[in-house]
Amino acid sequence: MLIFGSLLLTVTVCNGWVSDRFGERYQETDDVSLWPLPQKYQTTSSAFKLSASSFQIVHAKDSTAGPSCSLLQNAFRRYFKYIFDYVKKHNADQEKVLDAELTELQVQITSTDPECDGYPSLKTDESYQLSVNQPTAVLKASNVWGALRGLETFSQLVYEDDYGVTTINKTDVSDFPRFAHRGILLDTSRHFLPLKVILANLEAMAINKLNVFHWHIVDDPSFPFFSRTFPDLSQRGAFHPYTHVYTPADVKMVIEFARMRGIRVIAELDTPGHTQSWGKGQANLLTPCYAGSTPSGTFGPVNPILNSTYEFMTSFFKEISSVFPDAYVHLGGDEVDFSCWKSNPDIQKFMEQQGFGQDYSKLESYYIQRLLDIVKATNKGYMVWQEVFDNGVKLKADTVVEVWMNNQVAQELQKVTGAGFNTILSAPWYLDYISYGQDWQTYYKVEPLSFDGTAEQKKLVIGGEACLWGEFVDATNLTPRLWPRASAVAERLWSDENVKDVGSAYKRLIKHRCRMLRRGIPAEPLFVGFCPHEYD
Ligand code: CP6
Repeated sequence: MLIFGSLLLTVTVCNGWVSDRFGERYQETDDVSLWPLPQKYQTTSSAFKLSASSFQIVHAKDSTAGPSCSLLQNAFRRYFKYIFDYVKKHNADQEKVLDAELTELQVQITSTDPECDGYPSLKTDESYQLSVNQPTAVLKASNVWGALRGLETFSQLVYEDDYGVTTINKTDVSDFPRFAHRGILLDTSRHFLPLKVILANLEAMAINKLNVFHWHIVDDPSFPFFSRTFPDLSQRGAFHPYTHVYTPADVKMVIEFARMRGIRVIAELDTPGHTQSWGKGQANLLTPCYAGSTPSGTFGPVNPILNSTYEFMTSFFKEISSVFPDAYVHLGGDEVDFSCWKSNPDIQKFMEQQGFGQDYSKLESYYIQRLLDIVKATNKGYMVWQEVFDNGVKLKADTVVEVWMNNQVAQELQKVTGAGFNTILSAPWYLDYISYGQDWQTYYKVEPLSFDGTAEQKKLVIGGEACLWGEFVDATNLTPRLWPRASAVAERLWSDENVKDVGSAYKRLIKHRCRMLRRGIPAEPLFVGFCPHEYD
């Protein structure tokens, strides 16, 4: 193994630069383990030492951000720890370092507004340039969001050499994401996820350069979101009225922790289906189902024929729009079961009055249309599951349609983008499905733009999401089930479309998974093997 390594090193020395983007060679060098792979990357065998006692991450003199930018200060501290925390106590840190040493990483923000106190958005520029050279390295980005991505890359370039010395090679990186929306869906309704589990996974997302937390916060089984306007929703609808509830302070903490890592939090308040838990704390919100001519005592989707429903939604979404700062809220609209609506004589009468015939998807669209107008008035954009588009609902031009059904995906992408809408893909990335073997490879091989369409249509595919629905996961198994499987999706959505060699991805992903372990993320193994630091 060592011989193999030095052989490669020799080749590297001969050629000077090691090519990256389409080349194989650098991916086989034993030292480098970048994930996701940057767009452009050049490294050499020229190595510098770093030591915790002399190395610093600092604001460049001509940076538009300074020590008052708490987002960056916080990130400097975080990455300093990642770079040096796993340096063993007994290693060469105390030894006199005779070789070339890297003493500084200067972070230079170039835009007049560094966005220190802002939130990331769909339009955020996450690009950065990184140049590692002696005696200083320079990280350049137009705003803090690019700087965050560059800090992650810098930390991934640092490794321990064969003598345990903390080392980085002379390297140049120029990087930007292929897709703007790179998300993870977590479901806190099927099982309540403690705050620390959510935060740990936000941290793992940042390590993988993912930037959207799609928070499927409520659903049929439980309503853990505490609403100040309607406290009974969680009081009666949560699994437990205070241990299994996200308080306003909890939600704030999730949003701020995510912001510090350049991650958007998009809350999903799914209606009119998937709302059983809503009915416990809000009388008359759901449709009473009938058995013959009498109410059966069970309830169906949100009742679309009552004014009180829309009054409730107006107050509720007014609160949601002020709690969640992102420009988008996800309105769901998936999997509406019509059987209860069909059984209810009042609904039948309404269908007749409206001239909907027996087409209950028209009733669904009627509801969604009114809801969209309510949310539009809160000045938010919205995301919806694909059924809303499929049913012909009139959508705002900036709507994002999420394609989740795993049949005729290409055709659906063609239709949605053909109609001019932004779309994100989650159909191939349902990580709640598990099977024997290395399923990350299946996720890795997905090409989001492999559908018939014009260049303009392809531009409307703004990204994708890995979904981990919550039926079979809670705090005990969520994190290892998600990582490193979601890392495959992360690279697909960040790196160039030509980065698709599964063999070279495998080698890097093994190391990336060990890095996540070292950083406290219990990511599951890909296959047989071990991590160098697993017993530290
Ligand atoms: N919950 C909600 C779910 C699913 C959806 N919405 C789902 C459907 C099919 C599969 C996995 C998950 N559990 N609210 C669909 C978007 Cl295979």
